[in-house]
Amino acid sequence: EDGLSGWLRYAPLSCGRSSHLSLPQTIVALNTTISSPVYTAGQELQKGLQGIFAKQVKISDQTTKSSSVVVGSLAQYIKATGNSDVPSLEEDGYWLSVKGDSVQIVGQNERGALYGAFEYLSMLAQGNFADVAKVSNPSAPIRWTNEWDNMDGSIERGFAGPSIFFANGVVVDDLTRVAEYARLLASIGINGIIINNVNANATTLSTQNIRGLGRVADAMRPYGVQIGISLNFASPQSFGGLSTFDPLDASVIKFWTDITNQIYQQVPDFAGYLVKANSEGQPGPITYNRTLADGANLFAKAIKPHGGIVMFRAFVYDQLNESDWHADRADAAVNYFKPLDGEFDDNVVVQIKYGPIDFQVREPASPLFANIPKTNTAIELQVTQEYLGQQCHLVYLPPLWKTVLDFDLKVDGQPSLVRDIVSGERFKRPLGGYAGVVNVGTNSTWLGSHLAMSNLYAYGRLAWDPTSDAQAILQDWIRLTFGLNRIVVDTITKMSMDSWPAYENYSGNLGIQTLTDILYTHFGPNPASQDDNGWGQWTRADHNGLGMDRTVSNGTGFAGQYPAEVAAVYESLEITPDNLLLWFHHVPYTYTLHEGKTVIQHFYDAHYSGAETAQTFPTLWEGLKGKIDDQRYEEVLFRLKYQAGHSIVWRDAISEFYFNKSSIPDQANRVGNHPWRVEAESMQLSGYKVTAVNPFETASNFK
Ligand code: BDP
Repeated sequence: EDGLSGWLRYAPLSCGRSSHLSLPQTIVALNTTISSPVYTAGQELQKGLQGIFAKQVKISDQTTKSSSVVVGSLAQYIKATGNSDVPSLEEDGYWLSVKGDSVQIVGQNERGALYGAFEYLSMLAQGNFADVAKVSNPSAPIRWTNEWDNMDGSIERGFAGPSIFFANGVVVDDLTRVAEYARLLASIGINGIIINNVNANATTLSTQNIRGLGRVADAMRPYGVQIGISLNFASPQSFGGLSTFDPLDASVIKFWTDITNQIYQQVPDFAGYLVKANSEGQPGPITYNRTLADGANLFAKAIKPHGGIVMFRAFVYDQLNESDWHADRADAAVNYFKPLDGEFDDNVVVQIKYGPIDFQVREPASPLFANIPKTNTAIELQVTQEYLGQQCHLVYLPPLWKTVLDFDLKVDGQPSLVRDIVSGERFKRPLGGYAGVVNVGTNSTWLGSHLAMSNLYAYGRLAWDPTSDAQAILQDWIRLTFGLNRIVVDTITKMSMDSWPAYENYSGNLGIQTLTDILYTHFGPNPASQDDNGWGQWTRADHNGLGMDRTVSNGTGFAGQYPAEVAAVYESLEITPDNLLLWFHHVPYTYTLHEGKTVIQHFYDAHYSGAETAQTFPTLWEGLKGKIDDQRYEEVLFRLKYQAGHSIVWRDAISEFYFNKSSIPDQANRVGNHPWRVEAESMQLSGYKVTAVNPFETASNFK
C-alpha cells in the first residue's frame, strides 16, 4: 500500500465481523448528473460496499420498497419519497438513519448528502453496524484548506514533492490527483480550497490559467469542494500594466472587477479570494496610505455580486522595513486590525493564525480573536509541519490545536472560547470558520509521511466539530488507515498522543518557541538564530536568563492585548502557566517553576525526556511487523528511526547551547556527555569528509 487512498481504503473486513449482516440491496442516488455530489455519493457507496464486504450493489435513481440506501439532498428526498419527516438541518449538514438494511442519507444540500455517505462508510469500514439516527451539522460555514503551491510546481513549506495543481507556470493537464484529493477532503467535510501560494504570483490571472482554474474546479466539483485563489495585491500594475495598484483608484477597481468576472465565467461556483498583503515583503494597500480594510473591501466588492468571499490574512507584519524591529512582532495583528473593526465588508473574513507569531510548538491563542467582534474571523491552522519536524518527525497536532480552540478569552467577562468565536456564534457573525495550510504534493503519501495524514484527517474532523476528542478522532483514522487490530490501534495511539509533548520537550520549552533555525529552513535546532534579526521570535537569552518580557508593566505590552481577566494572568509572573512562562516573562535560569524545578534544569530534563520518548517510537512500531502491510511498515519505520536520531541532535544542541550561555551544570550530569549518541568521529564512513558545522552545537564536537 502506497498511501494514495489515505483513510478511504475500504479494506475488506474479516468475515467474522460481517457475515451475519444484511446489507442494502440497492443504492438509490437521487441525482444522475455526473458532476453532482449525490451522484458521487452513489459511486462511493458502491465502491465502499464492494471493498469492505466484496458485495456488488447496483445503483438506481428510483426508490424501491426493498432494502436500500437512499442518498440525496433534502429537496430530492422529499420529491422522491414524499416523506418530509426529516429533522431540521443547517447548511452542509446531514441526517443519517440506519435501520438494518434500510438506510437514509439526507443532506441539507447535495454536499451534505455526500458527507453523510462518507460517514456511513466510515462506520462500516470500522466494523460499526449499529442502527443510528443522527443529525450532524458543521460548526462553521468555512472549512477550507490552503495550499501554498507555486505556479512553477514547487510548494512553499511542502514536504511531499511537487504540486498536483501546477507545473511550468500553468495548470497541469492531468488532474487525476486533484480529483482524488477532493475526494479525501470531502470525506472530512472540507468544502473549499485555495490552490495557490499566499505569496501569490500574478500570472495565476492569465487567460490560460483562468481557463485552467475552470478545469480544476470541474475536477473538484463532484466532491462539493469549491476552489479559490490567492491574489497578489500588485497585480494591476505588475500584470495588468496599470501605473498603480492603489485600491481606491478607478482603473484598479475596474481591473479586479474584470478579472473576477472572467473567473466566474470559468468557475461559476468559485469560492473566493485569499489575500496576504503588506506582510513579509508582499505588496498591499499601505503602500498608498490606504488601510487594510480598504484593501480587503476592494476584492469584497468585486466578488460580492457573485456570492464569493474574501479571506484576508491577519498575518501582517513587516520585518524588514519596520524602523525598530525589536518591537514585538506578536503585537502586530492587533495593532493593525483592532482599529479597523467594523470597517470590513460583510463578505470579508479575517483569517488569523492560531498564535500571535507563527505556527510554533506552543503559543497562546492569538488575542486578535478577542479584539474584532464586528468582523468575521477564521482560524488558520497548519497541517504541514513547517516548524514541527516537516513530516520527518511524528507530531500529532490536534492536542496543540485544542489548546487554542478550547481557550476561553473571556471577552467582556463572558465565556468566549476561540472555537465559538470563529464559528460566528460568540459575536453573532454570519461567516467564520477554518483554514488549514496543508500543502499536499504528488508523493503517493500526499504529505510525505503516512503517519502525518492523521493531521489532515483530524483537521477536517475538528473544523466540522471542534468539540470532538483528539484521541477519538485519531483512533477512527487509525482503524480506517491501518485496520482494526487492537495492538495496531493501541500502538499508534500511544505514539501519536506522546508525540507533540515529546517534540515540545526536545525542541523549545516553557513557551520559548520552537528554537528551529528561523532564517530559512525552520528545521532542526538553531537557538541562536532566534534573536537579533528582523524575522526573530526573540528568546532574549543572555548569560543570566531568557524569555521575552511581554508584560504591560515592564515589557512590550503584548499581554495587555487580551481581555482583562486573561491579561491579568499573563501579566503576573506568579500565575502565568509554566508552559507559557518564557513567552510572557524574562526570568533568570535559576527561576523556580510551579513544578519545583529551575528553568534551566527543566530545559535539560525536558530535552532528555523528549528524546527518550522518541527512542521508543521505532521499538513500538516494530511490534507491528506483520500486522500491517510491509510497504507502509518499512516506510514509517525509516522515518521513526530518523526522528529518534534527530531528537538526540535536538537534545544535545539545545542543552549545550543553554549550558554555554548559563554555565549552570545539569544536576544529572548528562549535558556534554551525550548518552546514547553515536559520534561521527567514532564511525567509519566512506564518501564523507570532516567539516566545520554551523551552528556548532548541532555537530559532533563542532565537526
Ligand atoms: C511563514 C512561512 C512562510 C509563509 C508565511 C505566511 O515560513 O513561508 O509565507 O508564514 O504564512 O510561517 O505567509
